[in-house]
Amino acid sequence: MTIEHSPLPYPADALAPHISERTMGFHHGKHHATYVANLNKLIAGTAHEGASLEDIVAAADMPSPLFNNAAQSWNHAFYWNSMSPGALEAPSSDLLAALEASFGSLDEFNSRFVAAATGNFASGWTWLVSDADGLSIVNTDDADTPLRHGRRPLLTVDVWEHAYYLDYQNARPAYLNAFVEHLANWEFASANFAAS
Ligand code: MN3
Repeated sequence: MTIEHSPLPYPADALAPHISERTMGFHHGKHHATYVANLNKLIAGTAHEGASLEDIVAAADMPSPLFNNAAQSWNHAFYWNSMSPGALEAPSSDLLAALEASFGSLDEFNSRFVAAATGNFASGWTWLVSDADGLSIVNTDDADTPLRHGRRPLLTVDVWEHAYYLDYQNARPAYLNAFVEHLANWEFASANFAAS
């Protein structure tokens, strides 16, 4: 059994003009596909063959090619679901209450999320996570993922340059503002929060 390259949950042009079809073609069709293809080569004939992607992410040595390709496969599938075309859905009342408890307001969360992601010096990811202390914003480097740190991801944005360079060049904050204003999938984040 091989790990599947998860399809986009919307057409490749659905996030335009905020993220172009061209970016999605490279990012989903090339970058994400390559992580999954490399992962399948690495697990072939090993004890990981047949394991779920989550189990491989949990078990792989860090850092290692196995961890990097497994975590990037998982992180990207989570990222596609962290965005939604069309109107921004609101957080559920439960998630909104938690956001207000941790950040004061949704607007304050949005500005802190953009600031954290703008300041993420690595090629990495910025996450809204839930743990025993409530909600927080965390940055991870390279392929690292909150799954390996006992935290439940609710929402993520990819801040590797390949996520935005074709559309925004070096203007990472413009990409991040588009993410929080037009793309963030609060329905997905709310479902993740409800399951936490
Ligand atoms: Mn990426």
